[in-house]
Amino acid sequence: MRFTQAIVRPPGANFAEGISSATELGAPDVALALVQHEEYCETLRACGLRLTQLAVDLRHPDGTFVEDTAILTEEAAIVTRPGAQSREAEAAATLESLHSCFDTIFEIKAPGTVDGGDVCEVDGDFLIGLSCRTNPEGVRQLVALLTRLGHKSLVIDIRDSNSLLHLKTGLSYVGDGVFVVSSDGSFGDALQRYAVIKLPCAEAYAANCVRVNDRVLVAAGYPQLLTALDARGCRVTALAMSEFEKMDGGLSCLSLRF
Ligand code: CIR
Repeated sequence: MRFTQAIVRPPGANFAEGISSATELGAPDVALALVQHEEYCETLRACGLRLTQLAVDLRHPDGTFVEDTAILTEEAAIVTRPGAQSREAEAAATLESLHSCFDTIFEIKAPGTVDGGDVCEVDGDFLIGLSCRTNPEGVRQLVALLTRLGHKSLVIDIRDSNSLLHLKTGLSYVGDGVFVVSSDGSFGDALQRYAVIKLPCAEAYAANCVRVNDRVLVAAGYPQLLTALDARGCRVTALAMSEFEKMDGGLSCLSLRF
């Protein structure tokens, strides 16, 4: 799918108060996070996207990770109900901003929970991670909605993969039949039909990358991924992500693309 727009939200002054399992990396530097976020936005613009910037909301320190609040398809938007209690209300602002862009909007209802980070689109089909954030009822609702919209879904249970917060923490589809995966994840035979770039443990964080039109955006500092993508002729842009990594966030989490 060719993207023309994206929704983003800069990190707020209390970004460091969000949820993190990566405490060994230290607290994020908010000023640097803002610089990295602006470079990310600039890159999306260079890919041809028009950006809508949501206002910072200090009630939601994780609010910069907008991807978790919706799943966008060509036909409709599905606004999620994020699985972490502190993030539940984040979806309201996304819903509001989507009204002007989508005629059809569905919502995941309680007790279902879905984080967009668990949803990976693959040429119009969807891989859905059943995770610590996306629960069985959320998966059931999401699959039903996607089926109604004409999309196939495949559910992958990652609840035993402790190092994966979301499905896309460990796997990304970069288009043209190619996945990037971290060695931390086990995805059964879901990727059987595809070419797979498997990253070494030292590059696990780089498994969250994102194809935006003609480019693949990757986190800076992961040479093996760069070499593998280069060898496939991908046009790669590497972006500094250190401050978002400290809060368990990756490249895909920072925008909703459509
Ligand atoms: C959280 O734990 O919810 C945030 N600190 C990080 C969310 C990252 N989102 C994503 O991978 N899609």
